[in-house]
Amino acid sequence: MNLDNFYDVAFDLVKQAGTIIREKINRPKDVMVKSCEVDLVTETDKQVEKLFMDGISAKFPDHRFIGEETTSDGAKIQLTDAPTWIIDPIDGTMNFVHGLPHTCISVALVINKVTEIGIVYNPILEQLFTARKGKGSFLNGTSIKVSGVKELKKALLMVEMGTSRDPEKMKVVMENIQILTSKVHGLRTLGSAALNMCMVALGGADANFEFGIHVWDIAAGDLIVREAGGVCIDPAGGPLNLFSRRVLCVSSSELAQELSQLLIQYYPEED
Ligand code: LIP
Repeated sequence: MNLDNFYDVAFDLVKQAGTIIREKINRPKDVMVKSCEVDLVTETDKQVEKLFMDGISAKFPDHRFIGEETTSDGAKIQLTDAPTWIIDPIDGTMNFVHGLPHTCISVALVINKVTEIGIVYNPILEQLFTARKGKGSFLNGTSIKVSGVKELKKALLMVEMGTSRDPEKMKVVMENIQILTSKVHGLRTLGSAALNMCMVALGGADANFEFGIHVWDIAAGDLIVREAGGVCIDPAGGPLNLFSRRVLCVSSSELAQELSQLLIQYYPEED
C-alpha cells in the first residue's frame, strides 16, 4: 500500500479537474435537476467525476468509488475496507452554474474505514486544501490551523440553506439561523459544504454545521479540519458518522459543546 503514490496520482487528477472547471465556469451550461429544482447537476460534474474515476482505475484497478454523480440514485451506500475514493466532482454546483467563484472538487481516500487523504480544490480562486492523516493540513502548500475560538459570542459561523426545500427541513434551518444570529459574531454562507469546512480549517471561520449534506460533501473536509486541529462531530454531540448527513465542525471542543447544546436537530435519511 503506497499512500504517497495514491496521493500523487489523485493530486494530478484534481489539478486536471480544476482546469476543466475553470474553463467551463463562465460558459453556457447544460443544467439538469436531481432531487428537486435547486439540486443541480451539469455535464461538467459528470465529466470531472469520470476523469477522476478513470484516472484512478487505470493506476489502481482494485480501488473503489463513492461518487456524487454515480452514486446519488437513492441506493444505500456500502463502504467496505477496500481503498475507496469519495468524490464530489463539483461541490457548490449552484455557484458553478451561476459563475459564483466558490466552487471546488472534493476527494477523500478512505481505507479500512479511516480517511487517509483529503483534497479540496477551488480552481477559480486557486485555493488548494490538502491533508494526509497525521501530517497536518495545508492551503497551497502552507500549513493551516483552526482559530481556536472557544466562545460562541466571538465566533463566525458558516451556515447553509442546503439543497432540499422540504418544509420540515427549511423550518429547522430558519429556526437555527434565528437562534444563532443574536448569539454569534456573524453568519456566512459560501454555498459549498467542502469550502465551508475548509474555512474552519483555515481559521477564517470558527464553526460550520449542516443537516442534509452527503458523504461526498464532507469526507475530505472532515480530515482537513481535524488535521488543522479542529473538531468534527455529530451536531448533537458524539462521534461524526460520515454517512449520517449531519455535520458540525468547529475550532475548539468548547465551542462544539456550546453549539451542539443550542442547535435544533434534524435527522435526514442516511446515505
Ligand atoms: C451542495 C453543497 C451545499 C450544501 C448542499 C449540497 P453540491 O453540494 O455544496 O453547500 O448546502 O447540502 O451538499 O450539490 O453542490 O455538490
